[in-house]
Amino acid sequence: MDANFKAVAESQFTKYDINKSNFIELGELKSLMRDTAKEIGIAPPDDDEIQETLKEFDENKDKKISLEEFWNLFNVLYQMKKSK
Ligand SMILES: [Ca+2]
Repeated sequence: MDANFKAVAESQFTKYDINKSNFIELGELKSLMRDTAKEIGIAPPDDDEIQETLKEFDENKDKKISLEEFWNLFNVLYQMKKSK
């Protein structure tokens, strides 16, 4: 993983962890995904898609995204942004 990617991912994680719980919860994931969609210029994800994304990346099934789980999620978003 390159250092720049790591730094950007960490800063995004901190930015969207609005309540400073050290996890990205559903509501926070919603903000992150909607902002990303806007940035890329695609239709914003609906609530079902956001729930699905949470399920997909929530490896330990605690219904929130830890920083370790966030790497994979952010990588997907990062690739989407890069391909735009
Ligand atoms: Ca989790």
